[in-house]
Amino acid sequence: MDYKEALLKSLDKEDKDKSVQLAIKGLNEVQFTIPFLYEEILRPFLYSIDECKDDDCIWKEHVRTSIVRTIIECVYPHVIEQKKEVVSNGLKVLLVCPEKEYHEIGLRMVADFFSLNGYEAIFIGTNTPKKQVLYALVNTEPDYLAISVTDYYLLFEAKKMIEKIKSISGSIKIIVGGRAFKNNKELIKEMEVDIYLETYEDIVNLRKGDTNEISL
Ligand code: B12
Repeated sequence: MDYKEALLKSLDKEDKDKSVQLAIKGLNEVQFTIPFLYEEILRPFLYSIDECKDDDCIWKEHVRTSIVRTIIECVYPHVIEQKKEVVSNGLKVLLVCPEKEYHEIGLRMVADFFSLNGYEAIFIGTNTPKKQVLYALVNTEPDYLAISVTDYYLLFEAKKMIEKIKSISGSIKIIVGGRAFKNNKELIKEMEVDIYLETYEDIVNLRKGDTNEISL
């Protein structure tokens, strides 16, 4: 059986139970890895919701998002198992979306990507006020703050958040990613961003000096 095809088909039919079972079975039988499941199956499935142009199908966006979220949380025991095989690098990353940004699934995937590479990942997620991010920074003292923006119109919120953080802590490295930053290198340079990453592979390479690190 081609697990990727089978899973994409059941996702397309919005068959939640079968999709969850196939995702778990695919991982158990090493038919695919977590990064493959996220980047090659779940992400394209969510991107395909783009075809919904009118207001009358937003409910479908919610249904599909909910199926994907269930899969991500159901496969977390695999992340736990794989973390045991990985040597911790002693680095901590805090993951947030700025205020008004409700798209968080990409960042949730990225949290697992960091975990699989020996980082301690603290996922805060959606719609986080600047003040709360500052409290979290003080409490957790991370090495990196990873910010995700999907909606282009919310880039200014990320900019404000970064300015606030940099004015208080110069040492923390700011990583940005997400749809809004894609093909937007000039804008990234205008922000006080340290690193721009897109993929699982970028995260694997982050400590190898082989990244999209921005020289300011
Ligand atoms: C699911 C979804 C929603 C869900 C979000 C649920 C959730 N809890 O996340 C809900 C229903 C809440 C929603 C709401 C809205 N949405 Co919406 N949504 C989507 C949809 C269908 C998929 C987004 C998604 O999850 N993609 C899958 C993930 C896995 O991909 P990703 O985010 O790119 O992440 C990957 C990489 O980019 C990277 N990455 C992401 N973040 C980071 C961060 C770091 C640090 C790193 C290293 C990497 C990284 O890693 C991930 C894994 O590969 C898109 C369609 C599309 N084509 O994108 C529209 C879309 C993003 N939404 C859109 C809009 C307009 C809205 C709404 C305003 C209106 C509406 N349609 O309901 C509202 C309000 C949004 C708000 N204020 O934030 C627009 C945005 C357009 C724009 N202005 O930029 C899109 C593009 C739809 C469209 N074509 O119009 N949405």
